Amino acid sequence: MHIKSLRLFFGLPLPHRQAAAIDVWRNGLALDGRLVARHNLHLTLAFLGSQPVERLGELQRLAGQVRGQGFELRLDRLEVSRHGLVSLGTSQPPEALLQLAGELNDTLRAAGYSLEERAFWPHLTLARQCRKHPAPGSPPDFAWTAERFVLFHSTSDEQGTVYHPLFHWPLAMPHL
Ligand code: 2AM
Repeated sequence: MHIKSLRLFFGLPLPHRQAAAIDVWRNGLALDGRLVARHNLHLTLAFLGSQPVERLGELQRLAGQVRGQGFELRLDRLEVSRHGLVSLGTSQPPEALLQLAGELNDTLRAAGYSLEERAFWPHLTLARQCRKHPAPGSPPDFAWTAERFVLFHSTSDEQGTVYHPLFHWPLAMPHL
């Protein structure tokens, strides 16, 4: 089969340790919806949807123009939103995160990509289509240093969904 288009998004990956810790903590919530697989946990920066494979070179070039700074990301809020989406959020979004998402989205829009019009909502989806409220438990408090952002390719088949990292770009760490 010849692949002509790819479902793509830019996001922040999670270090394995944090993904494992979040997964263990998530078990305590007894969520009844569709859990995001541990290896797929991430935070979306810009969602591109289905794109012709020929655009990959241009996307690499555009992402390379974005000059992001590294930052500590602290996820300390459990959020339950429309359609039973349960996610982790942050009470204090770092300025560098907002700038990175803003610059990335602006750069892509200026190149003609149509993106979500809603304001950027930093969140890490834990589960979708939950009908019951999460069980009360210990409040979340997960933190790590974001050092790079990634272009992910999303594939789905009967085995499930996988977000494959295609390319990554470092974030500047001037304070280290
Ligand atoms: P979600 O977790 O809030 O569902 C891969 O599907 C990633 O892209 C997920 O993080 C998902 O966000 C996000 N995504 C999917 N469709 C989107 C859309 N129309 N606009 C913005 N983000 C989207």
